[in-house]
Amino acid sequence: MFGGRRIYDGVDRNYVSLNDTWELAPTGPSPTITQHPASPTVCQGSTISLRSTATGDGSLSYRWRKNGVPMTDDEDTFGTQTPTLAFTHAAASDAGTYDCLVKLNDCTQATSNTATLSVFPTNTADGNLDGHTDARDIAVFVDALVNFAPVSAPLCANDLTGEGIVNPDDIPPFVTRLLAE
Ligand SMILES: [Ca+2]
Ligand SMILES: [Ca+2]
Repeated sequence: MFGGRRIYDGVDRNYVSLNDTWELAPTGPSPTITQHPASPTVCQGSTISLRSTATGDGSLSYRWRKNGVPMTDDEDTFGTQTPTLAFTHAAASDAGTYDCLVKLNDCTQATSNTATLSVFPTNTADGNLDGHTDARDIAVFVDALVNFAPVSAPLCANDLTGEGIVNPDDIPPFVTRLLAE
């Protein structure tokens, strides 16, 4: 790996200089991505995870990237260097595109498909998204309560207790909000 050929003084000779830097080119098979992350849509405050797995003959390492930038764990984000990236309380700032870079034997690499995480705001009680909480929001609230699916901006607006779902616990705060407007 060290050395090279260069025409020098008109002669083709083996040549190496102390000033040269040399890099070992990746060789061997790349890891194979066996599971790509899904693109989840969640309410703010939800617990959510993205998963990507790979196989390869040797040691695999994982590194999740957000919007192309390598991630590190923080108080609400775990597993940035494992197959499962988890958010304990999804925040609006977590919305973005994610992929997982997998390296085999710290040499060859493969990248998962890009996943998109969408996070809708909660606790507005403005289910019809017109900027006000009033009687026109009651129907959307009831629908969110009864059919908690699919996750959407109107549904998430009606989670008033901050755990990412709409359930009977959200009724009293909804009524309070309605009466206060
Ligand atoms: Ca409204
Ligand atoms: Ca709730």
